[in-house]
Amino acid sequence: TSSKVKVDLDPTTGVAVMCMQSPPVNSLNLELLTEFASTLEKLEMDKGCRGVIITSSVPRIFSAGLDILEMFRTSPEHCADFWKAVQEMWLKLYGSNLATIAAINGSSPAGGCLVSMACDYRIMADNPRYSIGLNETKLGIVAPYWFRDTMANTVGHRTTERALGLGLLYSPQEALEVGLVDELVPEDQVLTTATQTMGKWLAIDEHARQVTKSLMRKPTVDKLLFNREADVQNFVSFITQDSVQKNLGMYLKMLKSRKA
Ligand code: CO8
Repeated sequence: TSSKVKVDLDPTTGVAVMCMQSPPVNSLNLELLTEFASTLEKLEMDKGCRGVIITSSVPRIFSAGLDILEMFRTSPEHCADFWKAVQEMWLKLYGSNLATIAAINGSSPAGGCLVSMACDYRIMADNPRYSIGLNETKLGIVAPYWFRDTMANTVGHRTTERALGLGLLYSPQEALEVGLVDELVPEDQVLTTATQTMGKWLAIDEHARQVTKSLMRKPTVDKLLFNREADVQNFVSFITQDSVQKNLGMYLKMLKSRKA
């Protein structure tokens, strides 16, 4: 087992719980992303594993999204490596043959929302203090097309257009209403509900479920798979612009001042 992702595979059910444990906010840095992808790959190849539940061990936070410090004042080379790791994580999760459920036990902005949306099913804690959404425009950055595709595949074009345009972070209730999450449960029941729901997914014929999932998702996965390098170059040239760096700096400052 690794340090930032704890894995617990139940051999009797074939269900693994992948728990992000990178305090204070589970921000997706290079290390966490790499561990996330390699952990998932191992489970994917493990004949004893059929489903994965993704959750967080950090109280009140599922994941704060991509680690802004990985793209603020870092070298173009570092930005490229970082972005490849983001791609890899998403390709593995969105394209996974395993049944995947997000047990969203806290706030889940931007990259955290992407991880959730990449799963087959989303269960969120009904705490109104939590929020979820792709808020990139609020940081003065642009969610890439495959973030958009993932959201559009989840909630439809119009809801995505409005959500991305305004950088909306939804309360759990609002997220349920637009279909961004599938179910709300009391905080202490998120994981048990995820385990029960996993039973329904695993009761379906394995081959039929996997082929159906691939039918739904493969075109979206292939779009990035065949353009990975161009997507990396796009990201690097965008994120290293002075104006974008300035926006990131202001956002980080805002996060700090909000705290004081
Ligand atoms: N990256 C780096 N540091 C972060 C991040 C982050 N995403 N989120 C929080 N932190 C830091 C804070 O600055 C703070 O640092 P310090 O202790 O040094 O002051 C520390 O983590 C703790 O954070 P908070 O005090 O804010 O903790 P709270 O419990 O009050 O709040 C939240 C937790 C709700 C998660 C809050 O921290 C928050 O809203 N964070 C920002 C979330 C966000 O907007 N993330 C967007 C990241 S961008 C992304 O994921 C997609 C980018 C796509 C790129 C496209 C470009 C082309």
